[in-house]
Amino acid sequence: MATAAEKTGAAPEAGALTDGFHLVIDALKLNDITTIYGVPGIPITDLGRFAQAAGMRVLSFRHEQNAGYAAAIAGYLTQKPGVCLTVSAPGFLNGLTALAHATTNCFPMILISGSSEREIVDLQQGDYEEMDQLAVAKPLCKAAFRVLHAQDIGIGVARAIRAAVSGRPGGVYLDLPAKLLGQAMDAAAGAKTLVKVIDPAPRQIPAPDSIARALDVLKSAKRPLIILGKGAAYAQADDAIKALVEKSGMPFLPMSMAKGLLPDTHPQCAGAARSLVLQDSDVVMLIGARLNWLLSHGKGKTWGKGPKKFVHIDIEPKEMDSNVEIAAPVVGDIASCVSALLDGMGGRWQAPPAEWTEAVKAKRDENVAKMAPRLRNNNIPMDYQGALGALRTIIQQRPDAILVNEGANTLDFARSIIDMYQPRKRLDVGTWGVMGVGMGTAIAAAVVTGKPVLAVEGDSAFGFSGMEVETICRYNLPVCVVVFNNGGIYRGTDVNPSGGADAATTVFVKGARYDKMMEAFGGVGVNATSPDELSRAVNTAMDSGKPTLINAVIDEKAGTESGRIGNLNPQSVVAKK
Ligand code: OXT
Ligand code: ADP
Ligand code: MG
Repeated sequence: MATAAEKTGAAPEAGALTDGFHLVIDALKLNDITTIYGVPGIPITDLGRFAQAAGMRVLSFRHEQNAGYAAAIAGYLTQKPGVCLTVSAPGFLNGLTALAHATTNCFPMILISGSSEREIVDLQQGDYEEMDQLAVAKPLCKAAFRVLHAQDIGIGVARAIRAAVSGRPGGVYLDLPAKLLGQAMDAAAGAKTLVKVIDPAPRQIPAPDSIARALDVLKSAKRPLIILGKGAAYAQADDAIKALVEKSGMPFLPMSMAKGLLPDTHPQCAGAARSLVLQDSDVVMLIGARLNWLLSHGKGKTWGKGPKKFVHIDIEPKEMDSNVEIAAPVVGDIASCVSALLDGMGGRWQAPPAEWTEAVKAKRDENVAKMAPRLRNNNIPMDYQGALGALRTIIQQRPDAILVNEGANTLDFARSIIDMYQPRKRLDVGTWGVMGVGMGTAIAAAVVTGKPVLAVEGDSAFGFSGMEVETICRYNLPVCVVVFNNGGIYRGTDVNPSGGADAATTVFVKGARYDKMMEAFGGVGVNATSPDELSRAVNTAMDSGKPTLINAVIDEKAGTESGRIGNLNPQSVVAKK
């Protein structure tokens, strides 16, 4: 048992008091959680102040949802839960979307919200910001806890950390009633209640027979494929995954946020032959990717006519057979599973038939060659290809920069046009395709990595979190935001079908100047009308590290409804667009 002094760094004086505020801070620090993303207010204003005084980094946002998205992506990047701190009811609800997003994406995060007095809330007597937050949070996260006594704070924080990072990572809610924060207790006794979480995400070793089965299935393949998902990127087993892919000789397809785990320019990368490899492969090994909508549930047209066998590596046993039969489930943590597979492959592994790898290469080369000339245009107004062609070169020259990306066309074109070279450098809308993650993600990425961030944003997408440019300026973060301004959601050309004076539902103010928003807070604003101008402005921003927003003027006719997922829109049989 560690002594109080070992746990907190200093022995409290005899007779000294501590309280709920300080026990929360001590519990987080003891577990190496040193950053909080939040919005102050009753009852947690002092918690933020005291945390800052205690040496934590406390980043105040303009809206809890953005603070929550920051915490979620910090969890993804660091494997430690990102912490978001909010006030009660409305602040809590604002943070809840991000908590649900973290859970959906398997990112470890803890939402800590202050709450009103239990006695009044439970009798529904109309307290200030009254809400039964624990009950509301429960169905939307992995675990939810409430602490009522100061001496239980250590255990509460420990449970939250362990629940967030162990097994399949996810979001955890921790409810701290106002009264708890003010509860005082003897400081030495309080220090003894703190818990250092030992081995918060224990390794989960796969069963040896599951590895043998997976190797048998892989050996039987004539046209194998490896799909890497963001779980593989999260696992930080980069060298082992690269070794497995290279030893197998199999083509690999990165999901959006797994791009860069191996470079998109790697000879085995099949990103530019996506349709072909999904349709024609006979054995598919999924590593940290789910067969959800992004992979057409593992069936149907996308997957071709021939029979498929799946090998699935995931830490969550329930994920197996979620959509189709899995011939070889491998349940365990990715680092352990991949290293067991590597061991099992031995010194000699038969490369896949050249007929297959050559077919994949030919398709890839064809698609790359088709795209290349479009990326070199210097059209005014810009189209997506011209503008993204410029940004593609910038990421090629600055491979350690982080790319944040959201929008519809802005997202879909950027995903295929901008090659990634390093793991965990592409951060986007994730499993829900959610708009609004942009600025929170950019801020956390800059804070936790210290690297320059390039946020490529549709004008609609940016609007969801745009006020956080003030936060970027306030903390002087090296974030360059490029707003792809085509004057609307998907396109800027819709007209009101009624002929009335209101704008159409998908269009925005014409000729808007988003760059002025950044200037309002002391950052650099640039209006770029050509790929050359865009390229110069981004390079200047990345060199200077100054908060910058570039209004990139995109042709309002460019792009398509919903980008590449227009097929998901239901169609009316009676109305015509
Ligand atoms: O193999 P084939 O031939 O098929 O070709 C493929 C690849 O092989 C090839 N490729 C390449 N070719 C050459 N070279 C290279 N390097 C290369 N790489 C690939 O290219 C094709 C395509 O490849 P890709 O992209 O890999 O494959 P594909 O088929 O697209 O993959 C399928 C998917 C499903 C995996 C993929 O499309 C995907 O990941 N999609 C994610 C889509 C997504 O999440 N979209 C966001 C949501 S859309 C909508 O919901 C929006 N809303 C509503 C809303 C949301 N979302 N959230 C909230 C809180 N409220 C409302 C809103 C409001 S979007 C939106 C705003 C939109 O407006 P903006 O102004 O922001 O944006 P603009 O549209 O720009 O105006
Ligand atoms: P993508 O959207 O990139 O396809 P998903 O979010 O669908 O990725 O899938 C990620 C998967 O990775 C989840 O099923 C999750 O359980 C799994 N996962 C996350 N971390 C690990 C890990 N360390 N070991 C094994 N599986 C993991
Ligand atoms: Mg747009």
